[in-house]
Amino acid sequence: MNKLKKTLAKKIEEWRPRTKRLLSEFGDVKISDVTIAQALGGIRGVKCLVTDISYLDPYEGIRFRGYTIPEVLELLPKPPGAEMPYVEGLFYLLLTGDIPTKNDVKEVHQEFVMRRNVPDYVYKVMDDLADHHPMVMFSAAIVAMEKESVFTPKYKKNELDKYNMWDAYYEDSLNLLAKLPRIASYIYRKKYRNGDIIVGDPKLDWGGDFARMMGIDKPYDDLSRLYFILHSDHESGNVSAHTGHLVASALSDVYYSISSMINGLAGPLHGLANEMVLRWIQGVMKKMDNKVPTHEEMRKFVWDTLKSGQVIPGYGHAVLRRTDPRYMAQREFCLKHLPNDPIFQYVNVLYEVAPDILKEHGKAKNPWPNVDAQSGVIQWHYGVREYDFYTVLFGMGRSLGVLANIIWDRALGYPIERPKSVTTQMLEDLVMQKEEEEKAPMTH
Ligand code: CMX
Repeated sequence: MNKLKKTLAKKIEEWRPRTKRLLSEFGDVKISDVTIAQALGGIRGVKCLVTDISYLDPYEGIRFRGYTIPEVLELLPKPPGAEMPYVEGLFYLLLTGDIPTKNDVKEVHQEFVMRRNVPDYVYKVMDDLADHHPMVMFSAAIVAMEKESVFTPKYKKNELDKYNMWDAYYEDSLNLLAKLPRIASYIYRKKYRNGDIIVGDPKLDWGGDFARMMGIDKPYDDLSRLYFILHSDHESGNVSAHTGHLVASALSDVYYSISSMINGLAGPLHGLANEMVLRWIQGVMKKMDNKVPTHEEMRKFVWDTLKSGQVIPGYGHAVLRRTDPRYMAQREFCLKHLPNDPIFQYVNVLYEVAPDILKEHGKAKNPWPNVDAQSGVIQWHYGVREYDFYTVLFGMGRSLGVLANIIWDRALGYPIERPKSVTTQMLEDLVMQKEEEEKAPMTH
């Protein structure tokens, strides 16, 4: 057994009594109430999911296993000469909660190398769907590999019990993760580079090999590492993470679950927002004839968008109430590597005016930029100009976090998820009953 799996097995054994005790001794302690506004408003703010992989504080932003983004970028081991850490190291951290040594990272890398070959039929699926959206190709390629699942046949043969299932999910997760750089870069090269495929190099790390197979020079390898790390996890209530967790709660294997996660990520209010940001900015550029707008000019574009009933893409968040630290990390990368990029100048002017306008507009609870406000511009700068592909990159990163969550879901024996619904009539009756109670004269 490799070090990652051994460490994980130990952590799981240590953790289980905590969950078990909470359930058996304190199961009826309340953690949240639900209002009608929450039930009709996307379950916003209802505390009903438990994960220890990451936690999103509204004012501080994400912490992965207790570490902020700057800490993660500083503490995780980096490939020789690289500015950004190994993605392999982040996966180790997400799974175990420990900062890995260089050796630990090397072992994860070797695991990925052993498992990275993509079956031929998956290439055929992607070829057949090459005129579809890249997220369709990505989702289909992943679900097509379901027959590779280690979990499903073992389950069918009754070889698994509730508490050893995580082992098969772990095997499936590593098998799937190892293949994602090949699958995603194949989609890109097939669709946008005339099928001119570049083979990978097993000596390279997950992010570095992806950059190589994309055919893009340095520092795109560092950008890829940064991008995948930043997008990996954002606790478990967002659409992609929650979908992955929900589907796996039915004991659908990771291929079904991650393909579903990808489908959730494809929406414009979620992963697709980075594409929408770039489209919006480039619309402004066109109208400005490529001249960087003054604050006054940019204000007009923002107001025009809001007045036409559209959202300002890349701004706002369901949980965050400040500038997303993932935005800041990418901004720092831009300031270092592409400070004079024309689109970056636009992104900056937008950052300087949009929050005040959104405050004045008075609708968005969070007027600050999120991760998507900055990510498209960097991809564009390094030549990935096919917007449709950006969400695939997000999906690669998000798979790291969702798979870590799913392995732990099985390890802790989380059951199938099944919230309860009510009807509109029931809500109306409840309200009426409450009104009558309030009107009724006090009897004591
Ligand atoms: N521009 C204009 N209006 C906005 C807005 C924005 N950027 N963000 C929120 N609002 C509006 C909402 O549309 C909503 O209006 P209605 O009451 O008319 O429906 C109102 O403000 C309240 O929304 P909220 O509670 O602040 O935000 P939600 O939790 O409902 O939605 C999000 C969050 C991200 C979907 C929303 O802010 C948005 O649409 N942003 C733009 C798209 C985007 O950047 N998405 C990426 C998010 C990060 C990710 O998941 O990848």
